[in-house]
Amino acid sequence: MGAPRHWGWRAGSNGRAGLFPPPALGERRHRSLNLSLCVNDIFREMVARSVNPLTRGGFRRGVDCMNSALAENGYVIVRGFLEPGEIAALQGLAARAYAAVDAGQGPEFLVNNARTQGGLCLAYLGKVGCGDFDIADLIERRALPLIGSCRLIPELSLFRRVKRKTRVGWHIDADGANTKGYDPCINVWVPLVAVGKKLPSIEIISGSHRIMRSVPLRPQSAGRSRVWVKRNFAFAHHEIPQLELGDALLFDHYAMHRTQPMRRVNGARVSGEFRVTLHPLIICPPGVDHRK
Ligand SMILES: O=C(O)CCC(=O)C(=O)O
Ligand SMILES: [Fe+2]
Repeated sequence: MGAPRHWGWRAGSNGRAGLFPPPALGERRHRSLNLSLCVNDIFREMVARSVNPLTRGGFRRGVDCMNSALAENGYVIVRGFLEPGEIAALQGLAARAYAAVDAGQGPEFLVNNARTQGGLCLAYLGKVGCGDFDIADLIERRALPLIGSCRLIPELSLFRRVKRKTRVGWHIDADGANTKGYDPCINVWVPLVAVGKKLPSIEIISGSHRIMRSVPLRPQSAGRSRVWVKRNFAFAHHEIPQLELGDALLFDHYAMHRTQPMRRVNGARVSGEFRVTLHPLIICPPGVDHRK
């Protein structure tokens, strides 16, 4: 495998070195998230010693550490997850797909879904003439050095266009997005615009995935009320990552999250919800000829 081009620390990348935590969050976050610090330190050390974490045994260490942080906090922020060209390809694809459904093309449910909730399922992009780009390959390739082998689930992955009236309330994806059958499952959330200041990011509750695993699931799309969340996560750390183009938020499908509340949303925020499973039997089903 050739050296990956997307690690934030590599020369000529988007110029904002490091994987996470984001520099803007500073020391307070370092103290509260020991495992973030651990991953960050490992990569910083590798950068300092010019060691490529994907060679000389670094790959396993990087993946283990990233997965430890995911296991501990339920999310990680990855700077420079995608390169500018890759983001541009996704932006172009999403723009074409939304233009098609906004013009009433494609199956009725797809048109209605995009209009009412902003969702545009990847499995149906072909129905609106946009099935020409291999999103699964891109996301799986970029996620590999971070979380190991994974498979995108196209029928549970989507572009989402959030406007002032289409924001999503508190929920977990295991029931809300019906990913429970794909456990372990990670949402590779990639905004196609900068988020957190002018357009809404995601608000996520640190460590909530561990608690939510022992809470009965709800019917699909049924969220949790603000009162419920306040009562059950009174002292938890809420994170609202500011993400630039190319950055990603990876989170466990049991992590409690919602659209960042924002008083004023000018325009629309489009993002990719690329859900991947780490289930070994889905990644490598017995008796199936695997993708190379
Ligand atoms: O786009 C949002 O604000 C919410 C997204 C979400 O809930 C998800 O990606 O699972
Ligand atoms: Fe979600």
